[in-house]
Amino acid sequence: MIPHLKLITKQILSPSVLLKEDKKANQYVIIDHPQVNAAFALHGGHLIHFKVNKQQPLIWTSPIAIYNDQKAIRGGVPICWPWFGIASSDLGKNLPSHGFARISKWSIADINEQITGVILTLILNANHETKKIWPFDFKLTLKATLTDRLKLELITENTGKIPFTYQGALHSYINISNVSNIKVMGLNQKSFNKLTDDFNTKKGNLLIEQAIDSIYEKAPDTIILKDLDFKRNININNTGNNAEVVWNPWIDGAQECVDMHDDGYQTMICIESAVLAPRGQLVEPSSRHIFSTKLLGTSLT
Ligand code: TA6
Repeated sequence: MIPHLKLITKQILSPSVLLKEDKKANQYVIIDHPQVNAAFALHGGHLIHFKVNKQQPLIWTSPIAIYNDQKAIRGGVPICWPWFGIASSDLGKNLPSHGFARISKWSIADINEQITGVILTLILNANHETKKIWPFDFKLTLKATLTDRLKLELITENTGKIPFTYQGALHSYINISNVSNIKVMGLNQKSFNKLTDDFNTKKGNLLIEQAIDSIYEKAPDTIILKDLDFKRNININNTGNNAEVVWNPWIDGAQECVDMHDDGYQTMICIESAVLAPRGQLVEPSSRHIFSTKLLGTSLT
């Protein structure tokens, strides 16, 4: 799956699910099921591979991604939480971009293997380290349903006594044949272009012909990514979110990333299910909020 990691098996968790470790003792859950192959790094609770049997991988991960316990992995589905982008200045200085969930160590809560695939549940609880930078009690759960489709649900529970507001994203890097062969249909017409600081209202399909970093108001219905060379549509359904973020760094952006080849931008596009400012999401004590993304590849022939 990720050959250069040279993983060693530590434990059989269920018939198709192994716990493996790399030479730096970072742990991975590897799923090799007749219907689906997938891999998660427990660092970040980060999906780094997803492929349905007889299909192209649905998720892109950089072949030169850096795997250590400090940095977010380039590609897959980073979990941005409890903020998105740069942290608000009230929280402090030098805080990690896109929150701390993607650079924290998660634990396995449950594995449910079935004929159709595997449901894996990972958790991250508030702890001494998280409290230093975000003073709230929480339980964050990622429920990953890995079948002929990929469904990721992120459940934020407030386990403390004071309300909090969070932002987040399931920052999916989708694997495409080439950025010039795709179009994205079904996004909301209203968006904010972070590269030019402009609000836009635009009808029609999105073609990627230059760098894009845009926040779309939540799509009214299914988003469809049509990939002509892979001869597939990817249907994307998001729930509980208030926005979708579309990102492709193009060549200049890829060159700035140490963990991405210069031409890496050609075979990925991020279409993210996100909960963003200005509202974010308020979670009262003893309450929870869920947002999700579901990706289903269907053949065009
Ligand atoms: O989701 C888009 C974005 O926030 C971009 O602004 C871009 O920087 C990207 O995420 C990647 O961020 P990262 O911190 O993972 O390098």
